[in-house]
Amino acid sequence: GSAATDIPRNPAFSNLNADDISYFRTILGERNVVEDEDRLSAANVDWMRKYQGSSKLLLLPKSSQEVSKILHHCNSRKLAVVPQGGNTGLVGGSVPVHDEVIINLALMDKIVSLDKINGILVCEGGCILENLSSFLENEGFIMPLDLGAKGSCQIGGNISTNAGGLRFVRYGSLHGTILGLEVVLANGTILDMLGTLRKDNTGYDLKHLFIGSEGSLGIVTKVSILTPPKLMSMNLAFLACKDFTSCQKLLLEAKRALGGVLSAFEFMDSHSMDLVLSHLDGVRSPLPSSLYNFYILVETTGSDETYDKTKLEAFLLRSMEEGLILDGVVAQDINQSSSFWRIREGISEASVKVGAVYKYDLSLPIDQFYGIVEEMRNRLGEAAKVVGYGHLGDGNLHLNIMTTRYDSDILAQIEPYVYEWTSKHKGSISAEHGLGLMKANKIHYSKSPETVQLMVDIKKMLDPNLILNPYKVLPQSCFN
Ligand code: FAD
Ligand code: 2HG
Ligand code: ZN
Repeated sequence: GSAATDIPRNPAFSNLNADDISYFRTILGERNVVEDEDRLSAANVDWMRKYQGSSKLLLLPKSSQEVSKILHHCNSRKLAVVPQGGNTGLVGGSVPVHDEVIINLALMDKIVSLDKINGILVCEGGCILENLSSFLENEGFIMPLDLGAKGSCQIGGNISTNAGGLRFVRYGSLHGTILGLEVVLANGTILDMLGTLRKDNTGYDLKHLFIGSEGSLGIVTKVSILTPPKLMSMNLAFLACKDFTSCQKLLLEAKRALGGVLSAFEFMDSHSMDLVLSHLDGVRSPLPSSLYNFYILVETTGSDETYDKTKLEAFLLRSMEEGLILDGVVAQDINQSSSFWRIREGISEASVKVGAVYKYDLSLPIDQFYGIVEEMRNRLGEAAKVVGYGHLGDGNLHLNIMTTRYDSDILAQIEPYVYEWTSKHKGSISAEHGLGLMKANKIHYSKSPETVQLMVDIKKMLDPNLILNPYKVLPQSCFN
């Protein structure tokens, strides 16, 4: 560990006792009240092995009623809890800071219904994203979001982080595709907002409060989501560009030329590519990797194979002629396209193999997008590997800085510099991963004091004992 927190435990919280455990056993059954050390040690540490808590209890409810009983009890006993999904979050939000009780919806993984005409899926919050994708694909639909962590992340976790991912450029935010939610509040109230309508302007649209609230306002137990039809014609090109300006121009050209069929526009620098090639087995570059500075993945998804291919080819040809693309290859089959995606989706996995990683997830105006990567590389010199990649189509940069181990001197060279730079350029210090523990104290770089105060007021109203995911999202000082 490394990013050890010095936040003191909130003394208002109780300590778990034998009566609590036996109550949980009565409502959940023996097996779903987990005290086993191995399972707890896995649940106490995050995906990067950077944030570590010391919880003694993991609860696995099977229904919203069980979640309600757990929270009702925890609230009346002032026991703090941390909702955990697939534990793939990248900001330390999904693991306890101290001894919070971990609640995981892994057993709530049922599909409730699918409206096969409108593509409206209703499911429980513990469904794994990839399982939902496979289910839908058989029915002729797809999930509107896709990300590298699909094999473990849960839809409840995706909603709670308002995950973006690889299809955002086409299908937009979960704020648009989530039609309804069922949420259990801190006091155990089951809030039924599980609408399945496209349009419903009856009062405040409260579900939006829970999308991206990182488990601090309630536990997402059921979800209603609008899923697009599965279109049969998909193409994927892996391209090389000489400089960042060309990448930028290529994005504009792709939007103009490909219009409605553009379904992903992902970006990585040669340092990201080298990182993946040197740390992941069996990954090869489709192009002579060391020759180029930047790589772009352009995906199209449409309904007419000939038309879509012609469009893509014309776009590629023109971009080559204009010098925006130096080299490129179009995947010839599904295996080749998975191998292209593996490179882009494998960057996170490769980043944690170096030793220690500092991750920044920034929204930036496109003309400023790559500047911070170069500045950090100059600033840190030989002391660290600095890679830049991300969802260029959405203005979302992932800046990853790697060293062999966590070091406070390195951290002091990165922060607050990165946050100040982002704020100065009117960006966001969290484009898609959330604030979690890592950035709870940094919210002011992206939000005004009045906005933060309203968030604090809402938190206090919905969770007056502050039991839900304490120490995360908002600065602790706001509650003292
Ligand atoms: P967890 O990590 O378990 O939890 C995340 C947060 O949500 C925590 O604050 C937790 O308390 C809360 N939470 C979890 N479940 C619930 C629930 N049911 N109710 C209330 N609160 C809950 N993110 C992106 O946006 N785009 C990407 O492209 C992307 N790619 C990734 C690739 C990899 C390899 C990895 C490891 C992560 C990636 N992420 C990405 C990070 C991202 O936040 C998650 O992968 C995902 O959305 C988290 O889901 P999870 O179930 O793992 O949630
Ligand atoms: C991605 O786009 C994810 O690959 C993860 O959001 C980014 O690990 C990261 O920093
Ligand atoms: Zn991302």
